[in-house]
Amino acid sequence: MIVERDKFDAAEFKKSFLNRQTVLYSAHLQSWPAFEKWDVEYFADNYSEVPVVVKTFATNDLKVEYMSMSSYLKRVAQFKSSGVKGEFGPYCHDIPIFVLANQLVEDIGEFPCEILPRWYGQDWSRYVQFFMSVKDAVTPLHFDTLMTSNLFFQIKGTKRFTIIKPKDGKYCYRKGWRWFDVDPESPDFDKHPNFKNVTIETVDVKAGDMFYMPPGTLHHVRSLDDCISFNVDFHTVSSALKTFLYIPNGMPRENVTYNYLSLRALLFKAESDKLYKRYKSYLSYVS
Ligand SMILES: O=C(O)CCC(=O)C(=O)O
Ligand SMILES: [Fe+2]
Repeated sequence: MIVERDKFDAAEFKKSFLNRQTVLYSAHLQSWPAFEKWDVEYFADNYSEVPVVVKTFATNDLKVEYMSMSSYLKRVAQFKSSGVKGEFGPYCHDIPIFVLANQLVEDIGEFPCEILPRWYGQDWSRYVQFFMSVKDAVTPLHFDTLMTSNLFFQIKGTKRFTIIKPKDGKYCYRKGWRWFDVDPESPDFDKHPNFKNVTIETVDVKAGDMFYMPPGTLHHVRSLDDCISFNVDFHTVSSALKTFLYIPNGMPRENVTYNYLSLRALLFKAESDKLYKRYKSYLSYVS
């Protein structure tokens, strides 16, 4: 069950939801300047040189390209006039936007750093991954690669999350480490009969909402509008420790390194700057 709250309560979050429970905080971000300011024109006018990663999730294939924000926005305009379905649209996916364009932090209001472990909370903006998508864009079913918690911020448009608990992942036809073959929006039960055992939930995350998913949660995400969002993937000591149990299940080597670095940084404050230098390539890591 997805819990919904109108008010954010950090103590309740830490006690009852962290590492455990999916929760939607409605309208929590509406006072942020970004809520009014961020749109395609704003990025085109002010951040055209920012380097972005563009993913195209064609059937059974992930294409990754590197270009500037302005080339990406041109690509979006061309795509929209092509009449091709948004599902296969160019998706600016997972970029460390505040590292690339530090001034954008000024558009963020009060940030809930207090619910993040200190390693992440003290300098939260450097852990952010940013997304800009066209209506109908889809991120197929997956879990987040490091098995981190995901705190998700929806700035523009609405995204429909289809959520599956980690324990049901075994019925979703995993391919590789973190992607799954099933389309949870229209499952093909001839091809994927075990998917009948799965409980799915959907939640529409609207502009101004904050959303939390515990580690290992499977999610499929559809943009119902043109969207802008970002997230922070973070570990606690317990979620980082747990990941070592998944080494025999095909967790990639790089993930083992990033999880080890996270664990050390969570435990040993004095090493945190040195560790961040090694960790930061995770933020441009495509998996
Ligand atoms: O918003 C999306 O399309 C994907 C989001 C996602 O997978 C994430 O935040 O981990
Ligand atoms: Fe994800």
